[in-house]
Amino acid sequence: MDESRSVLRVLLAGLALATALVAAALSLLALATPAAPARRPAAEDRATIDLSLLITGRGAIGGPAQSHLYDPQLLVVRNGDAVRLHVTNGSHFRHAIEIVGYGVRTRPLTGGPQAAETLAFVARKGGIFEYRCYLPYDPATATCSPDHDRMVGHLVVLDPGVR
Ligand SMILES: [Cu+2]
Repeated sequence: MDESRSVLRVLLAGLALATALVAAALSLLALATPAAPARRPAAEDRATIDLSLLITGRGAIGGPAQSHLYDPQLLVVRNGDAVRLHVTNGSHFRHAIEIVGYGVRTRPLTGGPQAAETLAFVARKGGIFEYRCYLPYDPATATCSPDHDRMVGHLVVLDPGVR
């Protein structure tokens, strides 16, 4: 009787070991399988996106009057989209904008008489990109403002297929 129990134990241990080995092999197989390659933007994924952005001297809702912000602070397009970004400087100081990592920037936009410029580019890189004012604060020339470092926003470029 005891002998048959030991045989059963050995068989069960062997079965458990075999199951563990199969599970480990399957895990390794899953890890070794390459991820699906990023899909290239298809024609139906592309669109021309018109966006307007205001450099405001009034700040966001509820913000202090001296705030200078990009309004909006978040832009979303898809990889492959043709983007037209209309930038208007509505503040009393000279500002500009550049999208870091995208090589896109306006000329310095004079304050007061609402200078504007349209940036046109094709979003060809997915990810999140900061936009900011590239003109350092200089009160002598009415360029930018003390809150220069807070003049930031983000462009989100979604990968194709994301809706
Ligand atoms: Cu500025």
